[in-house]
This record gives sequence, structure tokens and C-alpha cells, in this order.
Amino acid sequence: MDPTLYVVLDRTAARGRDVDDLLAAVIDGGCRMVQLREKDWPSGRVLPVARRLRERCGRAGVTFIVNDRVDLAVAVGADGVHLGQDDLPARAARPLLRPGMLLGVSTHGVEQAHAARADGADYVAVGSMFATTTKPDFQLVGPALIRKLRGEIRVPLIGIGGITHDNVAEVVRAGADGVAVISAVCAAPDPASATRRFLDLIRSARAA
Ligand code: TZP
Ligand code: MG
Repeated sequence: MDPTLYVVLDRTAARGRDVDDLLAAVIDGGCRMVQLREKDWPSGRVLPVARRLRERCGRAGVTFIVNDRVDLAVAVGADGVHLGQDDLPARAARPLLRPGMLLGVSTHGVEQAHAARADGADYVAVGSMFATTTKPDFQLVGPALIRKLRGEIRVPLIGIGGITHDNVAEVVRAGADGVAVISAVCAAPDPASATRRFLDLIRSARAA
């Protein structure tokens, strides 16, 4: 897994734009890890979408993660599943996953991050880095939480929430292994170039 730029494909944030088209654009832009985040559709409706994305990611060598739904992730042979604090706990989800499947957990504080790791998370998402309209109930923790966790948690730390071209360097400089973005790519006029620009900015921030 290469979480440098982890694009979360969200139909609502994309304002109806097709997630298949979005996937093609972000792969074209150089993204190596994506997540399918569908909050409204029932699983039966998401299944064919997830299958298609799974297959396209597989062909491109891009890591494909399913948000929230362990059953769907397993059913389509995803590379992993991403769970929040109100989803199935990581400890309960792990035995349901196929061997080698990745388990990612969203966290909003030091204790949650340590618990996620202890419960078998392969990566820990930390947020919200900045204010965001994508998740109205976001908890603002800022890049400071990544800086604090950096020396304590040995799995990749991924910053999420309100990340844009203008502030991504702050998250990288705090020690994030990667950044997860929704609206800054899904709602961008040109998602491929938005992806490319993120990658350039992340690489520059790492090199600095
Ligand atoms: N978890 C914490 S903030 C957030 C999630 C899913 C939303 C991130 O979306 P955006 O559009 O990149 O701010
Ligand atoms: Mg969730």
C-alpha cells in the first residue's frame, strides 16, 4: 500500500459525477490508493460499483479499500476495509477479513489511535486536520495530533479532513505518511490535475 495520496471516491462529494470516471482520472493523475465511500445507497446497489472499481484498481495496481462495509469489502475481494469509530470495531472486523486484507481505522484522539493499533489496524487515519463541510460532525484535531502520534504509532498515519492544495504541506510536515482527500479531488473541475498537484506538493513537502 502507498498511502501518499489516498483519494476517497464519494458520489455525493462528486456532485453526481460518475465514480468510475473519477477513478480513471485519479489513476491517471498518479494516485495509488483509493477508497469507495458510499453513505446512502444500500449494499445491493453499491455491489456492482464496488466490483467494477475493484477490477479496475486491480488492473492498475492501485490499492482498493471499501468504507464502512466489511461484508461488501470481502464480497468484492477488496484490498481492505476502512472503519470509523461508530462502525464494527476493528477487533470484531479482523476475523471476518481474508488473510492479508488491510484494516484502516478513523481516529480523533490519542487513545483512539492507540486502541486502533492494538486492535490490529494496518493504518490509522487521523482527523479532522482542518474544518470540512464533507463531514458535518467532524472533530477538529489538527496536524498537531499527527505530530504527537508520530513517535508513538508504528503503522502509517494518514491525515484526513479539509485537506487542500493550500494546506497539505502542513500535514506532511507534521509527519503524516499520507493524506486522504475527498472534496479537493472529487469536486475539483479537473480531478486528474488536482491529483497530480497534490502529489507534487506532497513530494516537495517531504523533500523540504
Ligand atoms: N473523516 C474525518 S474528516 C472527513 C472524514 C471522512 C471528511 C474529509 O473530506 P474532505 O472533503 O477531504 O474534507
Ligand atoms: Mg464509517
